[in-house]
Amino acid sequence: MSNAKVGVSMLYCLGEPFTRMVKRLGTMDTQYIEILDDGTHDLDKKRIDLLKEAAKSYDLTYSLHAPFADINIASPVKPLLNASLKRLNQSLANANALDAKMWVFHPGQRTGIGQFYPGADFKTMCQSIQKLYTQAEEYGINIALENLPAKYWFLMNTPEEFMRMYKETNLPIGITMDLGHANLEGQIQPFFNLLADKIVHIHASNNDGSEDQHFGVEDGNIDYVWFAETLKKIGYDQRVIVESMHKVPQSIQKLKQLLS
Ligand SMILES: [Mn+2]
Repeated sequence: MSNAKVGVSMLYCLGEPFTRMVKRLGTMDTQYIEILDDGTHDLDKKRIDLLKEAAKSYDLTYSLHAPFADINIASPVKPLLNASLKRLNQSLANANALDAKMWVFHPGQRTGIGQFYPGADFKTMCQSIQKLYTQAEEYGINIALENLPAKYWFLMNTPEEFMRMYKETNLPIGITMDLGHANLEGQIQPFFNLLADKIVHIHASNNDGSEDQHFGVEDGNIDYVWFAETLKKIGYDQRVIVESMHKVPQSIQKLKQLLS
């Protein structure tokens, strides 16, 4: 028996018109919905009102995924770093207006010139995290930094990098544990062994270890039976968000069954 709450990300509908995605919200077989504030689904007042109406009708609870297209909180280029932070602050304001319970964001990325400035990208990222955390505190929103894989140039691939970030920022910031990303690094077990108490949000999908394929939870080499047992063992009682782009309803059902 687990008190984890199985939810779903609307990421898989990003190619659809926003209004069509909204129409799906009442049919998802879960009340825990993650909205992605990016691309053609970026939020504004009118869209937030639509989402709040749906939440009322179907008794939904939202988390909000920050935008990540062309966003880099570790950018060595000041105007671009500032543009990223401005967009993320806007998304935090959206999370507040939406009454979202959690705001998930990505770490910084390495760049082609990073090798000339050792450690600078990590330091810039920590300063950005500091700023976002302060802003989120003003709104009273929980935020959680997601682990990403190295192969797409991201920082924060391993538990050790999170520990380094904690040492540098001294912030009690939570982790969004993305199982698909951790699988690409062979880091699923190390994250649960070393940082279980920091994990406050989970993204669930599967892959074969080669690319971030966002398969259904049964289609890949991540052992979801082990995962469910581990959540029970550590007493995890927060959200597990299905972030698959295939077999979404089946993945929700499977996780509910494994965690029951
Ligand atoms: Mn994710």
